[in-house]
Amino acid sequence: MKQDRLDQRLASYTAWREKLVQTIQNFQGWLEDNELASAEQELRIFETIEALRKDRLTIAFVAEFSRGKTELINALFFANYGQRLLPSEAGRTTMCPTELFHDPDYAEAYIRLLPIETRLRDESIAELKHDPIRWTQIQLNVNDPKQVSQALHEVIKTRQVPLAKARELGLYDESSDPYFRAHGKQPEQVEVPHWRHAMISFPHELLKKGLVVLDTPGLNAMGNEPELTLNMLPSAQAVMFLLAADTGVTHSDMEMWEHHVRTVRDQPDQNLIVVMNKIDTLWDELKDSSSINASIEAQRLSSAEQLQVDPVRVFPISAQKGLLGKVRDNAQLLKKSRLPELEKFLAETVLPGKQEIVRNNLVSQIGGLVDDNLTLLENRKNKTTGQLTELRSLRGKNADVIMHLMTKSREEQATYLRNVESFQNSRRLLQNQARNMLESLSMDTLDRLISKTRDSMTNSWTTAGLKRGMETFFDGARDSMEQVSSHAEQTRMLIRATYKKFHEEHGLPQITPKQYSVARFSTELERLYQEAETFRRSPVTTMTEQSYVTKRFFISLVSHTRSLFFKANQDANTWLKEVMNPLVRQIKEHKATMEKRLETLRRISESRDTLEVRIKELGANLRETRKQIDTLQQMNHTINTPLPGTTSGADARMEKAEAIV
Ligand SMILES: Nc1nc2c(ncn2[C@@H]2O[C@H](COP(=O)(O)OP(=O)(O)OP(=O)(O)O)[C@@H](O)[C@H]2O)c(=O)[nH]1
Ligand SMILES: [Mg+2]
Repeated sequence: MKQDRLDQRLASYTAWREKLVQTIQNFQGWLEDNELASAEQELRIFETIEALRKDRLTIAFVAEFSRGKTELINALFFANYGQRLLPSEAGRTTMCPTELFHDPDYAEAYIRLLPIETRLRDESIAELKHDPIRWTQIQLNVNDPKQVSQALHEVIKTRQVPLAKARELGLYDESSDPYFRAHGKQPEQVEVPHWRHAMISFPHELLKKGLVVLDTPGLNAMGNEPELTLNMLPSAQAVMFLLAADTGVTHSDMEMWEHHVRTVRDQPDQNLIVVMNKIDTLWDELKDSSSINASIEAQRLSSAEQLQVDPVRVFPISAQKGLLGKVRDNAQLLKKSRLPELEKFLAETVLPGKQEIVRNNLVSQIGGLVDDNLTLLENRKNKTTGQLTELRSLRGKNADVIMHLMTKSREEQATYLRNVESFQNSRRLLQNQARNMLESLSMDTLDRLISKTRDSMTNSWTTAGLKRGMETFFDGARDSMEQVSSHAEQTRMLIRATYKKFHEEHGLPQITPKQYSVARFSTELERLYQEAETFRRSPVTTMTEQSYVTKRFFISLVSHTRSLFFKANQDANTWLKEVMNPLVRQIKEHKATMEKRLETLRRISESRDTLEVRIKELGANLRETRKQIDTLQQMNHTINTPLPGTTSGADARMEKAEAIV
């Protein structure tokens, strides 16, 4: 069956992304042709292109077991296979978080599975993803649905291990073990998942266009793998939380919602979607359709109220009937399943939201560069026009006038050179300032804090220990961020003063230097802190004092904070390298213009023929500069144009303004 509107939207999204890549590459070519690109700028452009190419739309599915997550994934994305691609069965099925995507670097389809024993290692899953030897790989033969389906069954494999082993892996907890409750003793063997994480690369159209689907197991498994709540869900573009219409909001649904979903995506624009699945269980053949609809509506409203979400965010559907409707090409059944309404939301809200984010990023990364170059060109245009006027006015003037102009130019040049010297001093000052700032952000500083925290927690992997550890950790990390922020402020003032001086004293165009702010890193740190607090207070951890989970949580937390610091550090470095560039370029250009002017005046004083030659030359330069301004303005237009069907460009401009402040 043909894919629907989400597919079309994704296709135009991909086309739009490719057009942007093309425009940025043209800009890169333009910079090269004009020998204007600095090494940092080239790197930034390269990184922006890579990020655009690798851009993905991740949709995560979260719920207690058996709510129909996997069935919904099959129905939304893989109905065209005419069968269930991912195994979905009654009872607990999906045993480990499973990511479905398309890996363009690897020709064949595959599943990579991370053995459960890796839970004993200190690396996070994100880190292990860079370490292929830890994963077991199975090739998928896409032309053989049976082989694919069998291979995908690996994901749900479990095995029996001795109790001690299960404890060591942090996968046994007496208080939630039904066997213990029934028999009053611990079992000898415990069933555990065979794999810890699965990555499936599959050449499916939607996946090829950059869709990533994250299927997750139920509550227990969520609690077992803090990295899911801490890293994977927050970075998804949308999270679908599933309920089942036949059970309503149960106690464990609520627990999952409170501890793993709501805190992660608290803001209204975070694309948190509640799916009330299995509405077919309410289809009672003895009732007419309006009373069935009324009971579905009542369920929808009461679920919304229990979860405290806007009812428009709750979608009643039947994944199973939706899948069946698609497979059998039964439009009536499909409509009745209400799956198309959810698809419409994905296509019309989630995806355009993603486009907006990508575009805002792009505007803040590349927009400034294009603007800088436009300013430079505009300034060149004005200078050339001024020179032309000056030279034209010299036609028929005597030598005295020219000598007078030369003397004036020399004086201007001398003042200017003195100022350039003082600029070099400011630069040295700036370097010292920058060193202090980077020192507070250094990985060494953070690693010292991490080992201090680890020491304070060793032998005390309890929630009380975690509380102490977290206090040390977050106090230290916040402290560092504050220091960075105050250094950044001082650096900013120094830079502004330098820019201002050249603008006021030498008429260089007014440029607002790009600014650096740690605000978004501090916000993210705060989010992690809140996340850690929720975790610490969650009943699972306080009741069982599971040292394993606490330790794992700590590992994820540290790994996430490390990458946060790394990113902040990288950004600060790039900023410091780039921030003076526009001014340096203006200074160079100004210097060259002055020299050229003096040289021209000298030549004219020697031979009047030079005057007309030079006037012609400047005229040609002016035309070339105008042409280049046109080219850059067109590029700027492509980057800044809002997409059809999304909010206006105002948001992007706001974001850009924020990036500058
Ligand atoms: N009646 C009905 N049953 C459904 C629907 N969606 C899923 N199911 C059934 O519910 C059971 C569980 O579905 P799954 O898709 O495996 O649920 P899950 O949320 O992935 O569960 P775990 O993988 O165990 O976490 C299966 O037997 C499905 O056939 C639906 O819309 N209506
Ligand atoms: Mg499942």
